[in-house]
Amino acid sequence: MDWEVKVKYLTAGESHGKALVGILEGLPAGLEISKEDLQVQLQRRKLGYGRGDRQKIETDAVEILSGIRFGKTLGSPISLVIENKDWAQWKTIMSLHKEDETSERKVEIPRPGHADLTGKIKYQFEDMRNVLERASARETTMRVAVASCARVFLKACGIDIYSRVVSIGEVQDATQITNWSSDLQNKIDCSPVRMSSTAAEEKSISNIQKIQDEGNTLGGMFEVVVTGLPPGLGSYVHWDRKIDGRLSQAFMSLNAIKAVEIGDGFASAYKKGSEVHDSIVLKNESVTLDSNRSGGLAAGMTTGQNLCIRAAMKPLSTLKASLPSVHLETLQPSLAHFERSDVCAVPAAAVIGESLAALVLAEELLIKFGGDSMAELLPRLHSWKKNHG
Ligand code: EPS
Repeated sequence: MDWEVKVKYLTAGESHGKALVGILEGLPAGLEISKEDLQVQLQRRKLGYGRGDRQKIETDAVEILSGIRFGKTLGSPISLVIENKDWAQWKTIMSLHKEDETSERKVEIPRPGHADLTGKIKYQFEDMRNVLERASARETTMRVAVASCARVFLKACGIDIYSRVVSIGEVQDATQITNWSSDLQNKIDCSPVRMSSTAAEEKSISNIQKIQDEGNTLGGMFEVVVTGLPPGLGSYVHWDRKIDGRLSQAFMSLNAIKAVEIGDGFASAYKKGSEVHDSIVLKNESVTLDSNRSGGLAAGMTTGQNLCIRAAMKPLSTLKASLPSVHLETLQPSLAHFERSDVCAVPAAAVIGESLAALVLAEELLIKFGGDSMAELLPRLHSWKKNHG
């Protein structure tokens, strides 16, 4: 690889372990960040109709351990920790010590669709709790915390990230939104399912309630939109520099995501070329595109238009009305293990999607404009935007 990766992060922590830990490397020095910037996003991730009781237990209060001094980044790794409040109930079961080994809450019947079975085979575990604890979407709490720092960086560069839920189960919110703003985002965030249409919201809520009563789960689709991007981030010259590939990988790494589309995505496969491509036109003496069917990306580069990504989330694989499985010790057909979970987590996934986009885009911005400090980077970005924006 002939280009240096600039932004790296690592998370650690089990769902019911003591804490979640994260390290983010690569943000320039001199960026103003407060704990509140992180807390706001963590709070948004906790919400949504259909979430389980875990969210009532956790505060997701983040502590910043390094990388920031007097409210500004130092250019050194930012390290974060979030305590799992639920750990108090799991101290023995999740103990680090050999002498505490117990078969209490041992998981022996894998859940169809979850990491349980394949994770057990891969790591040769007897107790599938060893898989479940790390495969849990609890990990995304720390991803959101880490990404909140990247978001602050993007914001300082004039880039904003928004999201909404566009479908839950069969209910679709067909509203078209082209004028994203923080006011609109706040309004959407006030919806318990983070939808824009009140009719779709009401139907979704009653559906989730019905599905919950049946002991089942529901998935859906969310949309992430990024505004203020300069053209020319990413590249077409190598497969691993194409920004659409990098964003798709990031989105597909989110628990339960089964498909990602950019712009018109899947629908474009059913259309003619003339119905898919954005015409190049002259407007106020500058060359521009007259539509944004491409979702803000062309050949792995940003076009300067809004970036639009949608992701499909499958229904969560922990069902109260358990699915058929096999008890791995007795080899008897049995109903899958059930453990507290969410009925629908699409509203939370949308916030996590924003975060994943932030991490990729922060890196792309640094690859293009470079610099160890904000003071070095911002003039380069502004001059590029002035000439090409
Ligand atoms: C989650 C925490 C988990 C789950 C959920 C998301 O906590 P617990 O297992 O204690 O209830 O509620 O995880 C999943 C849906 C999953 O499939 O792992 C969270 O904080 O987001």
